[in-house]
Amino acid sequence: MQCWFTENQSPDLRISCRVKKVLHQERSEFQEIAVYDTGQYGRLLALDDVIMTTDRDEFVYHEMMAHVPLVTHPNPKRVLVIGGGDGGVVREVIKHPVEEVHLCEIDGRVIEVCKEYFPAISAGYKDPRVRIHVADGIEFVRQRKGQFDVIIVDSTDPVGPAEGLFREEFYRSVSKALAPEGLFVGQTESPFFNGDLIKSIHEGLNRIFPVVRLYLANIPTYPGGLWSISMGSKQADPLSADLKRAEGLKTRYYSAEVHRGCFALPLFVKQLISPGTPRA
Ligand code: SPD
Repeated sequence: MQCWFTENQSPDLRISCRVKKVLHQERSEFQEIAVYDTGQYGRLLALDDVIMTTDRDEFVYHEMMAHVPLVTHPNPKRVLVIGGGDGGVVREVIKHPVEEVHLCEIDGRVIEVCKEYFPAISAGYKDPRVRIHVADGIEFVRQRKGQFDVIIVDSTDPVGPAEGLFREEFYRSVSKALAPEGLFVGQTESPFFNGDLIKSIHEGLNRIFPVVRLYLANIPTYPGGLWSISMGSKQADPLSADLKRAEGLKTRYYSAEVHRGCFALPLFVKQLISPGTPRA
């Protein structure tokens, strides 16, 4: 009998893939954690039945979450990753000459499961610059002032424990936790299915940060494929970043060319964040 993993992407849409083997299933204090060996995507990590990452396309998301902010900041030394317990963003961050990378993940079981089933994604945990905090990211950020050059919010969707990571109040704490030249990025969901959320996040970010940008990446296993990442920066603008540092990185998706191109937004996305944009 064939076995399928199905993600309910919206009340009217499901995406499925064939499962060759269920490798792991458990209920942690926070969520249902599952790892499947799939026919199409290699290993797949699901939290509460939502796809977080897969062997096949993880590099797109993790590279874009890490390298766009780290190349934009003129000299990033102290980096904080909130969420991201699989370790994929950390693995990309340590490709830069940073001094410290702090990972704050609320669910320690995600870290342990990923170390066991996704060794290539979680490989960065072995780097001596990485410090792991199993804690609530909202509280963690609230207690830090002016400490980080770059903060990366690699959250789950805005339901359950991650809901607060999409609120203006949280972005204000992020701004306070950043050094004077600091900047942050957060994953901000699908422009097709979460337009209202993206719009309200950007209204909030514009009230907090002098530079606010949105960029896109293609992630086949996320709803709609087209995924948004938002940036709030105190000074540096990704559109005028020195892209020489992008050239030496060992990546598969991100490049200087992609850095420039990912800020070119389709009209319907531009209209979400700049309501005055004229229609074609
Ligand atoms: N719809 C799923 C969005 C999940 C974003 N975070 C994934 C974590 C990968 N490191």
